[in-house]
Amino acid sequence: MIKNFRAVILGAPGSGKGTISSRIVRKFEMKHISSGDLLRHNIQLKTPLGLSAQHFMNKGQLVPDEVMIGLILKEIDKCKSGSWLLDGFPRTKKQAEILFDKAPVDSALNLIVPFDVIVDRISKRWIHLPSGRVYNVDFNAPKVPGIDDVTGEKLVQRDDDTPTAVMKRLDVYSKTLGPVIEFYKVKGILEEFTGKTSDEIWPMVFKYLSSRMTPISQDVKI
Ligand code: G5P
Ligand code: MG
Repeated sequence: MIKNFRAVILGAPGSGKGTISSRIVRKFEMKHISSGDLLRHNIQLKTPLGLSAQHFMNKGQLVPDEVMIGLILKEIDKCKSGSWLLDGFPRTKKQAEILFDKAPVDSALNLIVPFDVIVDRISKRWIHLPSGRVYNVDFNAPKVPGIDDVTGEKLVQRDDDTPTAVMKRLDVYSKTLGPVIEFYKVKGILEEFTGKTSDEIWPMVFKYLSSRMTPISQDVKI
């Protein structure tokens, strides 16, 4: 068993990275660091980083490597001792290489979900912006429509979940993630999980992670 387990979770937009990550951190002592949530937090606070990132995100493009690398390494520095799970980073080979130099990764979890399933899901996504909690009107609807279960605050739809931005994000993903997957494959730490639903994928992820880390509870249910 590895004491400080460091993992990245990869997959297309809408493949369920956020959904599976939130299940992982409920079952394993890991800090969830989501690049998209960090960016949206900066946009909400209107920081210079947020304002420049917003321009790329709303068009479905990647935020420049230098910006992302600085942002993520700062977060990793905050939890030097301990396990973490990076969601949405790396997205380019350069990001993967620099991350590996600074903080070697133990596992890269790649979620493989068909694109037609993804497009339908994203149109029904609602999020709680401050926490990054994700809902879907078909899959995990909030108890009260439009309201976060935990805080009672309003849910919103993401600015980059418009049909045009989603198609662009899927296109960018297809063109850029191959070298990242290859990078982890060559390192011998790539683990792939294929399915049409997060409920299908989650037990496989749980089983794999349980072989590397001790779970908080052995029960796969969340
Ligand atoms: P993000 O925020 O990282 P994406 O595009 O990678 O965004 P996204 O959209 O957040 O990924 P996800 O986390 O993989 O998707 O998926 P999710 O939110 O868990 O699930 C999607 C929806 O499906 C939800 O409504 C969920 O409830 C539902 N769902 C889950 N499972 C099921 C199921 O089994 N069935 C059904 N019916 N529904 C389900 O990045 C955003 C932008 O930030 C920038 C880029 O501009 C990017 O486009 N960015 C970066 N740029 C450069 N480098 C980086 N490293 C960057 N990171 C972010
Ligand atoms: Mg996400």
